[in-house]
Amino acid sequence: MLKQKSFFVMLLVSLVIGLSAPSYAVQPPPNPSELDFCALLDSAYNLVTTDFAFLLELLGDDAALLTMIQCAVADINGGIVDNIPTPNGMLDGNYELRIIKELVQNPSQYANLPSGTLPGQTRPGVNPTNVLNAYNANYQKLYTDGMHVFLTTTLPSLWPILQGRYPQQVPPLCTSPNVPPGCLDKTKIVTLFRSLLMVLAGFATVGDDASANSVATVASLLALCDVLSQGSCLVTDIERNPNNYVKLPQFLSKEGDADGDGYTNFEEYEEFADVKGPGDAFIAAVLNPSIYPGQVPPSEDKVKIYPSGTIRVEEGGSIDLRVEIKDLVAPISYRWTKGGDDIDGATSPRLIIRDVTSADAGIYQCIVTDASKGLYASAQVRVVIVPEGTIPVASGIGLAVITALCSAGGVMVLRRRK
Ligand SMILES: [Ca+2]
Ligand SMILES: [Ca+2]
Ligand SMILES: [Ca+2]
Repeated sequence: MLKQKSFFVMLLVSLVIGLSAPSYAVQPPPNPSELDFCALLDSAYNLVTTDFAFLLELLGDDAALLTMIQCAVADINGGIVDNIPTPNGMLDGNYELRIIKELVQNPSQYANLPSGTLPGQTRPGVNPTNVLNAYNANYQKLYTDGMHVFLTTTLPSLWPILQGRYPQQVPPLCTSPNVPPGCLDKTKIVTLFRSLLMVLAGFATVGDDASANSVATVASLLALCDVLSQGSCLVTDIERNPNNYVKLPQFLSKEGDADGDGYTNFEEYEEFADVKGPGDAFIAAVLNPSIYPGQVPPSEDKVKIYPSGTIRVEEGGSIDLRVEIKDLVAPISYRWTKGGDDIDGATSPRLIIRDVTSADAGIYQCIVTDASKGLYASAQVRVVIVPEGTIPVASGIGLAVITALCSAGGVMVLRRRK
């Protein structure tokens, strides 16, 4: 009986909407400044535990999901077990999704990551513009114009039916600003669902299969189809197919490498996460290829490397690096690393590698241990190997300059004699 009534009301509402609003504007993507996923999760959690507390009762087992969205504990993209998203071991709000937040809010700061040539990079890193575009596309798949109409018009118009069905749980709906106690402010429906959909679009962009499956499941749950329509879905345009999202797993997933330093985001998380903090140390590492796990932070005042910065060496030529130490207690031991790995037998203050090939290109660093067992590292030096004959030979340049000067001098001498 209720089902038939719902269907009738739905039909009527669709008809009215169809007549009065023949076309809907495409919903604009959020402003990047809104994409603070930790704040979005907490805002949704607060609404769910206050104004929308009735959802917890109505949804039964599925409500477990809504209690898992607090920023401090939220980790819901590890795949689906018993219809509930499970953890993947990396907190979402201040860590996994914060990578997206940093990239879309500070694109110019990270614009060089795709170059693949920054100190510490072994491959190209993520492109902030691609992340913004992918995120916006995914958000617009989830928050469609149909979804907007559902939240602002259809759902409020069906509210009396919902309330009639669950009079003990569901409060009446009121329009702000005059919302009496015990009445739900209509605008909070949009606030809650929009926050959740912004988070979901983030999971979709992270892009590993587990995340995508979680998104699909949660998107279905968000529709509240079964609750409202007794099994026949009201919202037909929520995107449930994981393959339809724009995914960037090689950069943004747990096993991705956002900054191209050869360490996965999860490896950097395990080393740098301060799970009680806002994740600043993790973000500083995961989007910076010269900060990576297992690294000794450079103490350039104590260990100075020559030459520094980026050096170019011809194939067949030599790499020649040395360090000078200051204020360290003897005995001192030295080891040299390339790409973070120790170079066999390189234990003196000077590193010479002769007859180099392209395989010798990379990031070199000297790690020094002193009597106090203190570990000190030089700055990193990037060695670029170029084909033979690319670099002008210094003596050749010198000879050319001297020849030019001599001939000019000779001309002057000749002129004076005239
Ligand atoms: Ca996670
Ligand atoms: Ca990395
Ligand atoms: Ca890093």
